[in-house]
Amino acid sequence: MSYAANFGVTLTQHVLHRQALHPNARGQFSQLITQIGVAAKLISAQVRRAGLIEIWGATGDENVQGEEVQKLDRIANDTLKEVLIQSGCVSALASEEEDEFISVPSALLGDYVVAFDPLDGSSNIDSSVSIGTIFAIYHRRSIRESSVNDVLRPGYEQVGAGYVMYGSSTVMVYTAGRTVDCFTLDPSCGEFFLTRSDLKYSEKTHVLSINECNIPYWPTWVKPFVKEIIDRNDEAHREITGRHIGSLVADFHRNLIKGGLYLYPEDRRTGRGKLRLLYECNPLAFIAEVAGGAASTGRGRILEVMPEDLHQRVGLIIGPKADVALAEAFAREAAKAEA
Ligand code: AHM
Ligand code: MG
Repeated sequence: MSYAANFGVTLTQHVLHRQALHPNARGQFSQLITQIGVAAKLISAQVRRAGLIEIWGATGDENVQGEEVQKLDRIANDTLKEVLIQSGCVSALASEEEDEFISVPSALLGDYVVAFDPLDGSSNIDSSVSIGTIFAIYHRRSIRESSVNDVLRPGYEQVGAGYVMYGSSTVMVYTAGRTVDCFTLDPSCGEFFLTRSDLKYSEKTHVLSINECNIPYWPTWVKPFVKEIIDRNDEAHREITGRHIGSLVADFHRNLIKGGLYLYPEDRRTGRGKLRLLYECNPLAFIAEVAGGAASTGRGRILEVMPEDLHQRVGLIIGPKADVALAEAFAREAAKAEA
């Protein structure tokens, strides 16, 4: 009988097991995921101390999108940048908090490109509500010096994606395109352990996540669509409930586990969404599809949008496949009626 403390498979062991399935793999993807896990632990340690040390509140700066930069946004961004550049696994980076893409010094060049939202849900930081980090991974495209075209590419070119959620526990979820697996950080030993494997959406929607205070700005199809979903409840039976945290990463994680549909439709006044294609929508859409779900702008598949701008925003409907398709059908009908 072994007396080893047995907590199951660690994140590092898991990526190595997966790597063994590809005999020609050079190991850089595994290293990259492991290094993102390291950055996640560093950020988690800071998030857990927010309020105790002076890291609540804003830095006083604005990002390229005109939003107030929070101190924890800056800490998460600098941590990820530093860890990823030093990992030797990446050639270019793009971050929601950086104006331009980041080219990695030639001595440290690696095979991958990462686009990330360092701290999603910034408006929830000061109230200690769940927040997270979201990342998308692509193969390096440029042979020599990287250019913005290494990051301006459609989401279907991703080879991996994931997120870390700093919630009641810290979890890291990632996919390399085959399964979606979830790891929980054990704070007592500082290691991520596999806690849910091969996550899949339920076929039916049980949770609806939408900011209903945006009703005046929704395109015309959203109100009747939301009504159709809510009308699945009747006096005898509740099939659906509403949950909206206001941190996309946390709403997405709960919806993946409980079977939920998240909507942040485009604003009908501007024709644009709020959420960023490269840093939020693409990685979560990639995860959703691997988990048997779907993601759409309302007009079509998120992963097929060709980005024109690093900080492009789009509408997002993400969750169980059938209801994402239903939302698209409502949007199509409304477009026909308005033409
Ligand atoms: P952030 O990346 O600056 O935090 O912004 C994105 C966040 C999402 O996490 C969240 O779902 C959304 O903004 C909520 O916005 P709103 O307050 O408009 O509902
Ligand atoms: Mg965000």
